Amino acid sequence: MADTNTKRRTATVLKPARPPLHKVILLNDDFTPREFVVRLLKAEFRVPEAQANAIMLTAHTKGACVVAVFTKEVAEEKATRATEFARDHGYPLLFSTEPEE
Ligand code: TYC
Repeated sequence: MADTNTKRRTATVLKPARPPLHKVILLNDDFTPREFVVRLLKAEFRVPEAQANAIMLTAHTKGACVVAVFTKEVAEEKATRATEFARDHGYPLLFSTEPEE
């Protein structure tokens, strides 16, 4: 009877699961000045002027725009910080978060 070699020839390498990402979404409103939105995006999300302007314009015309994606905790922290920054300056600007599909 032939021997059956049951030894594993390949090692199973488990990659750590990537944490699910969450989007930070900028919402439009009728009161916050466009320049303030651009300034905030540059300061809080470190996006360059042209990108900040494009994000602001998309939110302004479509109602909302994805700013960036982060892990859940970071996305929530950034959205809260940015919303509070606007509130501290007297504007109702809102950032929300939602899981990325
Ligand atoms: N709609 C605002 C205005 O006309 C500008 C604005 C743009 C506000 C984007 C919020 O997410 C926003 N002054």
